[in-house]
Amino acid sequence: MLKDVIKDSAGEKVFLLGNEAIARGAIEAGIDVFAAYPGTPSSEVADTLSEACKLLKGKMDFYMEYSANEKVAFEVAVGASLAGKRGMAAMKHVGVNVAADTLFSFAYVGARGGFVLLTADDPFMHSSQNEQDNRWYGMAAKLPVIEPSSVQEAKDFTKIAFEISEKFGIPIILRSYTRLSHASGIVKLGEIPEKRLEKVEWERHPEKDVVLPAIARKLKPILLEKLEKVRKYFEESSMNWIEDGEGDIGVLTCGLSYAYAKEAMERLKVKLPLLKISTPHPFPKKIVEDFISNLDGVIVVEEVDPFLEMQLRNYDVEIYGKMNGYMPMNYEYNVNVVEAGIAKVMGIKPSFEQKDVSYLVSKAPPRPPVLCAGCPHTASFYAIRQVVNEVGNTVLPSDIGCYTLGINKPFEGVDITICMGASVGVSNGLAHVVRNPIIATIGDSTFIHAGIPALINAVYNNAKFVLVILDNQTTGMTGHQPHPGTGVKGCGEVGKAVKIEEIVKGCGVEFIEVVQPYNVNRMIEVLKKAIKHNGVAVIIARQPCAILWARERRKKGTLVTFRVTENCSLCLKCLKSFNCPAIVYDGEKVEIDEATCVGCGVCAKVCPERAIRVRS
Ligand SMILES: Cc1ncc(C[n+]2csc(CCOP(=O)(O)OP(=O)(O)O)c2C)c(N)n1
Ligand code: SF4
Ligand code: SF4
Repeated sequence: MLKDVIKDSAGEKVFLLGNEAIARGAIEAGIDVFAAYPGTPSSEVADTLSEACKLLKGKMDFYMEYSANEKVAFEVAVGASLAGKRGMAAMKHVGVNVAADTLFSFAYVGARGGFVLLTADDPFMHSSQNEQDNRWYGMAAKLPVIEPSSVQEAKDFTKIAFEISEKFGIPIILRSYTRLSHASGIVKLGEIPEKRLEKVEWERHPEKDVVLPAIARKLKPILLEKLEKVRKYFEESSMNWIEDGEGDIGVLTCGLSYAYAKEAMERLKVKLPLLKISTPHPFPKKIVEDFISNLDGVIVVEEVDPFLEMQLRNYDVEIYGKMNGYMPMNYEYNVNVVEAGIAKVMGIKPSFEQKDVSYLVSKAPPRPPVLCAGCPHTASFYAIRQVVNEVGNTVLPSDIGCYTLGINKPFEGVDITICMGASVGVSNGLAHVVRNPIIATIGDSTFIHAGIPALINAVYNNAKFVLVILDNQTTGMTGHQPHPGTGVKGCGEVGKAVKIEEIVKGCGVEFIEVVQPYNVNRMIEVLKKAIKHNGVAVIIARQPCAILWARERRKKGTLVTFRVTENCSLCLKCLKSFNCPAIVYDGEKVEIDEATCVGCGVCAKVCPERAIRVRS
């Protein structure tokens, strides 16, 4: 809990979420600048530091911001580091793809103040479009990677990461993942340093900081030297350790797989020698060589890719891992998965009945997600569907956010979703090769994150399509974080709200309409006009997220709800074409659940009998 994250009582044990522990680690490290773009499973690190920076003001001052996207967040932290301050950027795994251009070059420049990149990976894709193992970024960019396996380590490693970064002058990657970021555990607190955030005099170092080819050529061997020094440090570090066991087959493991491997061995009643690696890159060769010196084989237990396994292949030892089918290549692990793998290698029976492989994946009953009652996106997709029904086959590229749920019936308003901002980029390409109209949808946060360059491209290249910016004035999907369009800053102060219509105008778009999506008839009318426009047409569908809107009106006592009157003819149009989750049909009558309805009134506009009225 937040109060524990900011508790100034070193030595006390508190219960923290993994992401809160990372935030606490940054506080104990005396962080100066923190920047993030939200994304599950990383978001709570930023959300916690957003609250903490207000509460710690005057004691441990630091600057925190939600940036426009991950590349910007990364660069904000780079700025801090180059000025000798401690900077951290946090993002979900795919966010690192967005920041990667800066990451690779900054590796050459190196850190001055400690620089930590937190990547929160998402094995099993609980809330992501892909399953990406960001340890590869360490190898590709030649940067150290550390990976905690408990909530305590999440805090401790965050603090240590700053120290390692400063000691070797190198940015460092801290890898978390869903089951750590969202797990809770006991954490022994360290001290919160007392500090002001004082501005410093800039010291220029163009011979290191300007990556002109001639300079970069000199920086590369320096980076490799630093990495070698980090390897030696990791080889002696207490972050990696060997646990004694019996037999000539050992287990090499990393991250949460460490806990799974321990429990799996307990269940199997075997105690194999184990090497826990917390520093997957650079590979701590010496401790690995010590470990395998008395072994014939090593079972490698890690998520998601065979990252350590591939590095172990340089040694003359039998390997049992993902690449030869002992461990699965897909999805996240659990104790059963690891137990099955170890049992297979050892030729023993697992403690559970292995009927099929379905145990490998989550057993949670599937719950199809739906847009909330009164969600303005529902109204927008209703309007889009009405227009599509009239004009015929239309291409519907969309993007990532709550509105991706517009894919569901009855709207079927999403044909393509790739990654943030791709709706606009892909529409650019489609516009030159398909004969059908194109109506693309993108959220406000996503538009600011990655939609703007593609919109400029569309104007410049005369691409003809309609772009509906679903402006609910928040980053809804990841927990309602502010963005530049909202005018609220990370530490709570008021910022300057950047107006989306002005951005769109600045991009050169000539057709711009701002519509309130609850006014579905107007929305339909504007969409029809936009389709006819000979160029890129932007409609900004502006209405606050229903959750925030209802919360506000509940507070003020102005929230009204709707009900179905006796005029209902049971045509079921409200259900079939609109499908708000507050509308229920028990086979005999249609009703509106008063507790769920937020009073957007769109169903009343959809009902042909005018049978839906305000509840009095
Ligand atoms: C590169 C990247 N960063 C972050 C995310 C996590 N994420 C998914 S959708 C989204 C933004 C959603 O906000 P918005 O576009 O305003 O739509 P809303 O959910 O409010 O409808 C974010 C941050 C992601 N999928 N990819
Ligand atoms: S959180 Fe807001 S934007 Fe997301 S589905 Fe719910 S109402 Fe819509
Ligand atoms: S007014 Fe109708 S559409 Fe809006 S939330 Fe209530 S039931 Fe749903």
